[in-house]
Amino acid sequence: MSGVLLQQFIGGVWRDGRGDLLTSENPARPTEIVASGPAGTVEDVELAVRAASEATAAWAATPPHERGAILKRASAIVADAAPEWGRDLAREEGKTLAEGVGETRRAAQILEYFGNDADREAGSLFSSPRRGERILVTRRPLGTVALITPFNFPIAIPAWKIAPALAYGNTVVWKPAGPVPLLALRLAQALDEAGLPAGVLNLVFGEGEVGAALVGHPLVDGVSFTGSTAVGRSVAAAGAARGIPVQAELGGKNAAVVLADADLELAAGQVLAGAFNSSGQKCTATSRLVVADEIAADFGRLLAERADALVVGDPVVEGVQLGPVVSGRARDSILAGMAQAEQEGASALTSRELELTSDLADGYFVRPAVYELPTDGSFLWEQELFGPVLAMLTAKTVDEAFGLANEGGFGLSAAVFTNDLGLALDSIDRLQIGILHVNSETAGADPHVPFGGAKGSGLGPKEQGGAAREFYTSSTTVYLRGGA
Ligand code: UN1
Repeated sequence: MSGVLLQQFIGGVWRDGRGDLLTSENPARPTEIVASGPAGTVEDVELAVRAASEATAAWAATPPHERGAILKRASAIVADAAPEWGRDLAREEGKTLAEGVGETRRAAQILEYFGNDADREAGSLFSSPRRGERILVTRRPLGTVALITPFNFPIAIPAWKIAPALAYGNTVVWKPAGPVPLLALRLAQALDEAGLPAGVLNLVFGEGEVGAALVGHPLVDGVSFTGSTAVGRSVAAAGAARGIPVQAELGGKNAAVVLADADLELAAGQVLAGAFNSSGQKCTATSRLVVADEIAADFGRLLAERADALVVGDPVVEGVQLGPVVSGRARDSILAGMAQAEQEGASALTSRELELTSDLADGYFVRPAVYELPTDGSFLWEQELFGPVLAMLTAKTVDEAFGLANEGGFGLSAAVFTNDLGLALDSIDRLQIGILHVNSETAGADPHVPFGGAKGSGLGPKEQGGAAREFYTSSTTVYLRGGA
C-alpha cells in the first residue's frame, strides 16, 4: 500500500472498510499510487445508514443558523487548503492544476453559499379565503439522503449535494466515485473538523454493489445521483419502487451553435474551453459544434489550429492545458469511439500526434480532436464519449442549426454565438436543454441558480439554487386558525 491512507467516516469515527483494497492512481503516471485503503462493503453501508438515521432528529432540530455556521467553517478550511488539495485533485483525476485549484475553491464557495442560505427562509405565508385564517407552507428535511457522486468533479459536485442536504437539515451517506477517493476524504475531513456532529455525514467507499445497497436501504429517504444515463435510470427506478424522491444528473451531448454573425475569435476560445477543459470529461462539455455554412471553413480551421496548439502533458505542471483522461478504460473507449467515427466517414480537422515525455508514456492521454461529420444521425453526433473530441456539422439556415443542436437523446446545455438579439432570444425558446449560454461555453454552473438538463440528461428536480431547497425538503401546508 502507498499514497495517502484511505479510511471511511461512519458515525463520527474514521475506520477501515471491510472490502477489497481500493487504490487511486495518477492517470498521467499510472504506477504512482495517490491513495489507497480498504473499500466498504454492504455491511459498512448498513452501519453508515444506521448512524445517519440515528442522527437525523437532532440534526433536523439544530437551528439552521448553527448548521450554516458549520458549513461556513468547512468552507474556510477548504479554501485554505485549495492550493494543496487542488494539486491532489489534479494528480488523482487528471485535470490541470489550475482547474483542480479552481474546482476546490468552487467547492468552498458552494459550502459558503448554502451555509448562508440555511437561515434565509423557512417557508412561505399565504392569505386565506376564510376569515381568521392564514396558510403557511413550511419545509421539513427529507431525513437521511444517499449521495452518489462521479469522478469528474471530485470535490465540487459532492459539495453541491452535501452542502444543501446538510443546510436544510438532512443527514447524509455519501459514496464517491472509485477513482477519486482522496478528495472525498479531504472534504469529509473538512466537515468533521468544522464541527459536524457524529453521524450527520458518513462516507463509504465502494462500487456498484455498495451504491445499490445504499439506494435500496429502507432507512434512506432520498437519493441524489450524478453519473451516466443508464445507471441514473436504474437508480431512479429503484427509488421509485421504494417511493422516495430521486434527483439524477445524467449525460450530455452539448452543442455550440456558431451563427454567421458571431465574433469568431470569441467563439473559438469558448468552444475550445468547452470541448477540451478537463479533457472533455464534463457532462456539460461541448461535444458538438454546429457552424453556419458561410463561416464553417474559416471557423473549423481556426479551431483546429488552436486545438493542435494545446499543451498536452502532466496536468500538475504549470502551463499544461490538457491532461490525461481518468483511466485506461476511459481512454480505450474514447479511442474506440474515434475509430468508429472515422469508419463512418468523420474527417479530422486536427492533425496532431501526441508528443509526450517518456515518463508519461503509460499515461491515459488522448489527442484533442475536432472532426467534421459527413452527416447527422451518426455515432459521433449521438453518443457521449466523455473525452476531448468535438464533432462538427454545418447548417445552411438558423432553423437547421437549432434543429441539429436538438437532435438526439440528451438535453443538458448548449451555447449560442451571435450578436443578434433576436436570434439569441429565439434560441431560448427553441433549444430543448436545461442550461443555455449565449456567447459563452457550454460548461459552468453557479450555486445560486438551478442546474440540470432536459430529456435524457436529467430526472427529478434540479440541483443548486432554490431547486436544491426544494429537493432536500418536503413541504407541509398549514391552514392556521385561532381556536376561539
Ligand atoms: C460545470 O459545468 O462546471 O458531471 C459543472 C458534470 C456536471 C457538472 C458540470 N454535473 O460534469
